[in-house]
Amino acid sequence: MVKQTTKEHDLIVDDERTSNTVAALKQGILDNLFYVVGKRVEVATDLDHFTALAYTVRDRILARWLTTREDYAKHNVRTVYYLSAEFLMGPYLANNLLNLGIEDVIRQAVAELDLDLNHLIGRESEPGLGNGGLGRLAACYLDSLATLGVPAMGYGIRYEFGMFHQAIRDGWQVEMTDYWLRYGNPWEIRRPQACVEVGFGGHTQSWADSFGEYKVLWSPNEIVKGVPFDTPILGYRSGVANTLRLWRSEANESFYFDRFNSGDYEGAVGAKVFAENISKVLYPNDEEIRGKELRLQQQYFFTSCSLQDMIRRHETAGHSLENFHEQCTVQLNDTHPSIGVAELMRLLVDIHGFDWDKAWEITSHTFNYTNHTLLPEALERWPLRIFGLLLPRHLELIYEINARFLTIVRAKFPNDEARVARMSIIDEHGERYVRMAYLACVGSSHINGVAKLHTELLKSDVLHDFYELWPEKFINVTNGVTPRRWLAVSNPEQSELMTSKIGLGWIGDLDQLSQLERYAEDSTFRSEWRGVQHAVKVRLAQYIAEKTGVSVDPSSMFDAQVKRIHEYKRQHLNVLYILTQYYRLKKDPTLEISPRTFLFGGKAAPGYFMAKLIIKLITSVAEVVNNDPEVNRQLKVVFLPDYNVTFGQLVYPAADLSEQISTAGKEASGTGNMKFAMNGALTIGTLDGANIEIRDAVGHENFFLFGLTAAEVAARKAAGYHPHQIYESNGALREVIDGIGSGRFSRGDGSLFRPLVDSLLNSDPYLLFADYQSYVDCQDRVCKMYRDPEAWSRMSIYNAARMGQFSSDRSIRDYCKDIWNITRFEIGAGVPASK
Ligand code: GPW
Repeated sequence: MVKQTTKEHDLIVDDERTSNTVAALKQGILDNLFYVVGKRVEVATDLDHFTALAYTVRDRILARWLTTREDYAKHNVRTVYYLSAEFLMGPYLANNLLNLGIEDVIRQAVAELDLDLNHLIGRESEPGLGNGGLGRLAACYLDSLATLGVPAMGYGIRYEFGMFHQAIRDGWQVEMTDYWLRYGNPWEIRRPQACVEVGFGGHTQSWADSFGEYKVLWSPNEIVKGVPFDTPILGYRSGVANTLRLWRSEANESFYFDRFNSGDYEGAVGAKVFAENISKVLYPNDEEIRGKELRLQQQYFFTSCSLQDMIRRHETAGHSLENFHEQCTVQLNDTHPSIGVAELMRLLVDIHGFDWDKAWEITSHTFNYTNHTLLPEALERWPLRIFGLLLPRHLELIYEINARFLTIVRAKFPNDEARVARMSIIDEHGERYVRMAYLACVGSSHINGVAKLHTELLKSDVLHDFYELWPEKFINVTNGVTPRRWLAVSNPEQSELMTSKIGLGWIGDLDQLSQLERYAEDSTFRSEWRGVQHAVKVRLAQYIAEKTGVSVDPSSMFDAQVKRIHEYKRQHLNVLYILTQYYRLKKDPTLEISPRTFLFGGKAAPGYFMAKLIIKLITSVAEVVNNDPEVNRQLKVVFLPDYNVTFGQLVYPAADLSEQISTAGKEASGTGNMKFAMNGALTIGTLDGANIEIRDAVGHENFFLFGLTAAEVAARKAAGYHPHQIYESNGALREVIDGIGSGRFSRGDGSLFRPLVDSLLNSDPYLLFADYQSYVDCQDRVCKMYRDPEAWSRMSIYNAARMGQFSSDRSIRDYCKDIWNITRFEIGAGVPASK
């Protein structure tokens, strides 16, 4: 964490018990150890001390948390509800200390108890309630919302089992369950009074009431209870604490006892199992849908809980439901909560008695939809069969929404039934499906992509018909990441150096990093910069030695690719380059290249065979390369097991080179690319996602660009792409592919990597071969540049200094201005009000 002089006014004293003097903090830790953890100091473990400390910090958050609520109530501003099936929050302690501004005093209090703060920070295990980029983005956005003082709440699922832990056995990924609640969770508070009920299945009946109005009654055959668990989300020095509210599914006692009492023992037990299963486990498939019923249950469960909760809060605050959309705006984080469009219609029409048109006006002005992918396999659609059994009333509502929508399409595009079929929320080609992205588009005021290129591709391609119908709905908001966690907390060394030159302002206003630009030309500063980077690399090297037993040289170039394992992200293209270097060195052991350590980290979806095979390929190549004395002084390959947020906080600061090498047009934005560049890594990348904007910001001369553009990728495919021809004509590539195929890296087993090699030779859907030579040439430029430390650190400083616009604070300001129509920031003290 960044060191800072603690000024008196930084320490908001809530009362005597929770004041921030060293004495009060020590007493707090001891009290919590005794009264909450139930241990005496003499027998307390590290974990006990961590827990006592966490409660001591939480005690200092509570007053702010309650005050924030009251303050929001005073100002008549809209509340943002961020609905997301995933929140990848990472550990809280260090971040909360930074945001409260009490790190120094806590460090001292802890030291006086003979404990070490960094060690205790390291004891916190992270809640892995997300898969990757999408879930982590939600976490960064909560941080910025609180920092800016935007009234906001995150809503999601309190999975009992988060993302699996990954072990590597015999080079393969092995999954282990993540029971993250084993030792309790000191940050959350259960709120049983705010429970809601959610129905599933059953049937509907309709009739005309005494005024001749059409009415529908849905009688579900299962009713589940949603119990909220709240976690405070602090803003950076803003005095604000917003809420992350996660729902746990539990059996509804009366429903369960009714069955029990009527002698239906099995039915009662079944109902309990059904209920508790819903929030049991996070689906570990990133960017791939599997059409599983339980997943739809999860989506409907948390969306319904959240909407009912919003309505209750809205009414409790004394507002009329007619104004719901004026007080509340709901952001749909991808299509996972898009069933909310039908659910809000149900709540308004069936439960609160609104007529259709008024209900639709409210609904369509409440929702906004963020799309995070162009991959066809990730676009959610539910078989009508499954959908109708689970949510019969919602299916009727969707039919009605669709019928009215298609009337609009026909009015604007007469005599174009092909277009009507293309745009229908119900896909009728073959088996019938509900297209969730289309439901989200129809029910939302704004639709946004997450980087400029991505938004353009949405408009020209995936959602082209919707763009032609409603061009004004489309808008881009480029992703951002929080500089608190991803710089101040994770890279204290670089943070301190930057702060010593430009002050602390950058933490709450990342544009201030531009003041570092002039130091790029200062050789003393450059050498300090290198000193800091080296220290950070030593830290990672120690950790790698402990975790994997591999020793890596901190003065070699750290080249990192950490992200989910996916063919489109092309970890295997990176491997092709490693092997190209391997063969070059084998042929000429005197070859002078910059020594490099290739770091990989990331999880593969358990059912994604190719991704798992890519992990096996990386570990197999590592085994050969690391043990070959002819090459292992210049090349090292490490697969870092169980990559997660905590691990990321170690890796981003330590990298020299950031690999962002997806096939152009496939990565919607990427956010790791931003974390690396902020920490001074140079990027080797394609013109994909936010890479394009990063390159424009840091300067084309400070970015290693290679590969086809998205347009060229499309053209190559349209013209008929033949990877085999490239293989035939490129000797170095052929040598590498033949080596993998022959078993040279799999102890002679020529069949192991056959599926991978065959896929590349026969179809190469992600165009590795087309980009191979360009990538290798670019890597050779990287190698050369790294041998000039002065030039390299100049580029590194320019990268860090020019990343201001990739703060999630900027993204949230964009959402406020262009989507949520929030122009006033009433209580985000100390933050520039509008930029
Ligand atoms: F498919 N992303 C992700 F769009 O991490 F839903 N998981 C997902 O399931 C999806 C997207 C989904 C990522 C994108 O791949 C990445 O490019 C982007 O930066 C990130 O979402 C945040 O927008």
